[in-house]
Amino acid sequence: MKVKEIIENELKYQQQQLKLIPSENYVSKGVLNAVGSVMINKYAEGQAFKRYYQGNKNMDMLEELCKNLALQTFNLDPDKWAVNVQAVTGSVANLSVYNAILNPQDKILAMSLFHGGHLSHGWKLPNGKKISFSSKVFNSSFYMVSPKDYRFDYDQIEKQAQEEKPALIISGGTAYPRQIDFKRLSEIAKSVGAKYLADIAHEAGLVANGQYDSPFEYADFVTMTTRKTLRGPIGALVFCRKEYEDAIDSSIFPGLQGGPMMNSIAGIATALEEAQTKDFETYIKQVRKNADTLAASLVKRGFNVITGGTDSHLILIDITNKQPNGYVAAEILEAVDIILNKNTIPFDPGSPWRPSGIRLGTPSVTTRGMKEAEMEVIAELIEKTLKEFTADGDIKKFQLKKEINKNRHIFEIKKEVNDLTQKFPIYND
Ligand code: DSN
Repeated sequence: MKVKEIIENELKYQQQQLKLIPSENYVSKGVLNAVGSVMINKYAEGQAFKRYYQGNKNMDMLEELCKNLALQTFNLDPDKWAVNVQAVTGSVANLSVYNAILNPQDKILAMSLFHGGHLSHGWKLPNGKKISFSSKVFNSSFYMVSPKDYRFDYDQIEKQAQEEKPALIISGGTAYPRQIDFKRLSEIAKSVGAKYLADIAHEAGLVANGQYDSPFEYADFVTMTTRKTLRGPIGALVFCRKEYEDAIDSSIFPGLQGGPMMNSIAGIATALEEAQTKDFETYIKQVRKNADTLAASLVKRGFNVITGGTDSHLILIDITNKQPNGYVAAEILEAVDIILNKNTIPFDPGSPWRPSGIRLGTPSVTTRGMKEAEMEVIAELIEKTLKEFTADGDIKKFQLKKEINKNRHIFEIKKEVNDLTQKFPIYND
């Protein structure tokens, strides 16, 4: 098969599926064109107007524009805040903060991965196995949600911070569906002499439009990825208080990366231009409404939605009252073209490969134009699929596929999913 054919097949597949992965989206044609533009042909090592190679006048203009757009999107005063737009991913963005302000073995206190945190926040397994490079270099420990309501207990985090005396406190990650109290965390950080990094990779687009509280008033550093609710290409932004600007810039280049992906930066700048429009504001408000509707409809159908709902675009479900685990549930749903991901939940007795949960969200379906009525239909389709085929226990992938293929009703549900998605094209031309 040729590359062109694989890309064409992927477009068809994206069109027919109902994508509910909360960390993905569909970029605009403008972003696609920018990422596929001639900006890819240039090495631009260094910073805007301070490059190592000749011939960078347009790259300088672009990077400067992207930075200004980033500051404007989050209403930041350029005398107080700076931003670097070169980090290729969120993990590199986070490493750049550690590289700028920490020494090896310094202590980090972050959200546990099982409680919604991220690998790059120093993650290591409960048995001590150091999974992430950040845990090999730094001395990390983790805070958890309360077993009572699966929300953070900030008094408990404060106690932990006083015991651990970290140099850096981090919030955010991948799967905490509720509002994080940025103010309280910054106060805790200050009280123990730590810096505070708010990672809003998931919520960035919501924060840009006041649909999720902003950490900027409180944090020393704010990192985010650009491909999730911000609806840009893969990439990341590192915001810092002005005094850290040089440290962050040199931490990314030459500290962690070589030449930046200028075509990605063109795509990020395009997405940031779009994020400042009325259309985007309408979009992101709908993302929130859709998430509330979808969560409520799933609760009504007996799904164990962690914390009973969401304050953002993402929903986390303990699926063990419906299927043996999140892996099996996600595989069955994939058979009907409903695409979401298995996910660990707080206090999960399972593992990341066989977790108890699934995670879903509304950024992609909202980009396609779906609203509350479609969220009800989606909840019904998820319920119907998981009722139609229930695995007895954990089961190997090929065996599961064989079993699913025998069930003709599964194919009827898949047709319903495909009929729905056909009404909401990703790209109109
Ligand atoms: N892969 C991202 C997510 O799905 O949340 C985190 O890195």
